[in-house]
Formats: sequence, structure tokens, C-alpha cells
Amino acid sequence: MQLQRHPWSNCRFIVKLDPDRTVPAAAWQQLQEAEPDLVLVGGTERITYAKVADLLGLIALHLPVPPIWQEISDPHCVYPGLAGYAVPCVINSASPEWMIGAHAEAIDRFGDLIPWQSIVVEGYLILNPDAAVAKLTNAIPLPDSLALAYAQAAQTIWNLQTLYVEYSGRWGDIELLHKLSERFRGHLIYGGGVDSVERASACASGSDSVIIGNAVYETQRDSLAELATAIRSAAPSRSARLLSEV
Ligand code: 1GP
Repeated sequence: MQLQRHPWSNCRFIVKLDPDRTVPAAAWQQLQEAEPDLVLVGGTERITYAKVADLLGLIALHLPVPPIWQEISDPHCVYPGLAGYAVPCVINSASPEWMIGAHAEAIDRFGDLIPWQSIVVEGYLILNPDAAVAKLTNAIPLPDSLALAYAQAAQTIWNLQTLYVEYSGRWGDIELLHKLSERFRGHLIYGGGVDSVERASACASGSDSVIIGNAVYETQRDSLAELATAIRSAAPSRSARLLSEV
């Protein structure tokens, strides 16, 4: 079997910027020093096309180097011409809308305009029931064994290439993350509560990409550059090794 490289296979450190939040001036400087491998524009609440456009203008000014992807939460806010688009499918949502309904409606409406070659489908496994995204998508709280089963189902039944272990706003269970990375053989993303070198190292060792969000907007003990270094220094994750053998 010929393994394809995942579009984010070289993206160990991803920063997620929310169009509904203002990046502090000092954080732009920190972001330049951290040199993220990819900038993901996305958020859960109050996203509008105008806010997306404003944020993209600021990113072009302050962070012109890394590729910019948009995580689509509303097809009406899609900004054309970016490096790529991440399409979330919440695999533990109780609402079919977040697994396939909204996606089918977008295909029905936009059809041939969708740049399929520039899309990464993210299987979202939301493990922080208090996160805004968990509430919005009606995410089902899962015991560990079921979380592992969902991850396996995402791979074996849905053939998803990307699993996003999402703890947004909270530090996650790293023991579970490692188990998930054994169960899911595709590209595994971790996000949630990374605000220190220790946490950055811990989650990077169990994932292919680490997404940092809140730390951009809040004062934290370690700088974004230090977090980035910790992520890049952590031992390569299981599937990154697998792909590099191809
Ligand atoms: C949010 O996974 C990202 O969607 C990052 O989480 O904001 O907690 O860093 P934090």
C-alpha cells in the first residue's frame, strides 16, 4: 500500500487564531519568534466574513511566512484563495448536522466551487464537555474506552486521515492521548491548554501536530517561542515516523 503524506505532516506547531478575538500587540512579536508551521484561522462563536477578512489582513502584515488555512465553521465565512481549508466533522456529536449534515448542505449549495484538493477533513473528538465547541456541537462525553473506540471507528469505518483530539481551553489527559495515537494510525492533532514547556513536550510526544490557541491571547509563563521549541524537540510521534519511512 502506498502511503500518502498528510498535508500537515511537516506541521508540528500550529497556531489557531480566532477571528472573534484580538491578538495583543506583543503576541504578534512572539508569534514571529515562534515561527509556526501553519496558521489556522478559526473559532466557534460570532464568526463573520468581515472578522475573518480583518484577521487575515493582520496575519499578512505580521506573519507573512507560514501557510494560512481556514477552519470552516460556517460556509458563508469562507475566504477564497488560502493555502487550504480544514473541515471539521465532530465524530462524537449527538447532532448529525456536525458530522455530515452541514457538510452536505455546503456541497449542495457550493458544489463545484469547493477546492477538494486543498481540504483536510478533521475528525474532531471533543473531550472537554465544558468547551464552547462541545456545547455548540452537542458533543457526547465519552469514557476512555469509548473515546478509543470512536477513534478506531473514525479510521476503520470512515477512513478519516486526521483525528483532532480537542480539549479546547483545558489541559487534556495525555495518557489517553498516547492510547489514541496507538489506536488511530493517521495524522493525530492535539489541542487544549498548552501554556508551558512541560505541557508542550508532553502532548507533542503523543501527536503529530499541536495546536495552540488561548496561549496567544493570555499571559503565560513560557513564551510562544519556548512552547514551539518544546513541541519541535519532542520525540516524533508514531504516525510521523510511519510516514517518514515511505
Ligand atoms: C482550540 O485546540 C485549540 O480549538 C487550542 O486549544 O485554546 O486551549 O490552546 P487552546
